[in-house]
Amino acid sequence: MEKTPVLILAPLPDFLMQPLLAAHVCHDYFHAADKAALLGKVGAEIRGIVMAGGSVSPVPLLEQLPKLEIISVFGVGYDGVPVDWCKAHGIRVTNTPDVLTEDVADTASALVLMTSRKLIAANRFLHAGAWTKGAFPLAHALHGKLAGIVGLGRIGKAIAHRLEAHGMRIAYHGRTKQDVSWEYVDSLVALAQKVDFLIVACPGGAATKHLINAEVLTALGTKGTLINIARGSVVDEAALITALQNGTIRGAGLDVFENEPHVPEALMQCENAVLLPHLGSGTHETRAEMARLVVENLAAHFSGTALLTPVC
Ligand code: 8YV
Repeated sequence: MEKTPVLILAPLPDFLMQPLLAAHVCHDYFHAADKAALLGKVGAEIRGIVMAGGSVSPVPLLEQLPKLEIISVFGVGYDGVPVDWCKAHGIRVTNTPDVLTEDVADTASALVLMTSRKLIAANRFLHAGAWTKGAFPLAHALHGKLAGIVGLGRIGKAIAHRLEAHGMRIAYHGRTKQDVSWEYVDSLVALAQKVDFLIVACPGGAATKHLINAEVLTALGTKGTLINIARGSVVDEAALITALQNGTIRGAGLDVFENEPHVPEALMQCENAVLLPHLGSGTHETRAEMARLVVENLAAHFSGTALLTPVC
């Protein structure tokens, strides 16, 4: 079968690039020094795009790809894809849901543990040889505390189950009340007021941009810790830095940031923040499954069979 030309919009791991190269002619837009020249040369031929969860495929770029048929996202979040535009232009979009749910939920519960029990600071304390000079300060318990999940999708539910295993109570906020036993709170500010941990697990994109703003952080207050494993765009990072600096909230555990991989120096200086380099789905097992879905969705599309995980 003839190899189909595809455009690569993100840095991709070798275990994904190898099968892509076997089936497609891959044009590396992400690393191209002269992106306009690359588009001028191959844009008219491109039939597929491969991108990552945190990357973007803006309309002005897509408009230069008249033969584009499919965008395959190496990630569950497709907030970087103009889905309505794709629908209107008959371009299919796929992502990699489900296979990463458990890892991302593990990361969220790890952030809850790391922030409440101050495990990162404790590790630094021991490595610095401080234990022989005195005990590490006491931290806060999880059991009996209330966690508020913002966005009770597949990942939000998996987080809730893990936190219940730690003896925590669960409440949630989202667009709709769901058929679950956990308490639904229809106002985000009201949820923030109640909870000890506010855990962001909703999709990114325009609809949720800066959902967690200064008002929500003030409502969360000194008893509260913000956890974000979703998208940096959901949190007003400047407001969060101010809240951490002023002690308006107790702390934060973040796996995602507004302008990755750049994290503001002021945030890095916050001792009450645990910061991870967007590793929620970053295990060998899960990334291999994600890569398989990317490759198989493209193969399904170009062979005329049903997509495994269609967005549209
Ligand atoms: C990945 C993600 O880090 O699934 C997502 O939406 O953001 C992450 O799982 C990313 O897509 C891989 O680069």
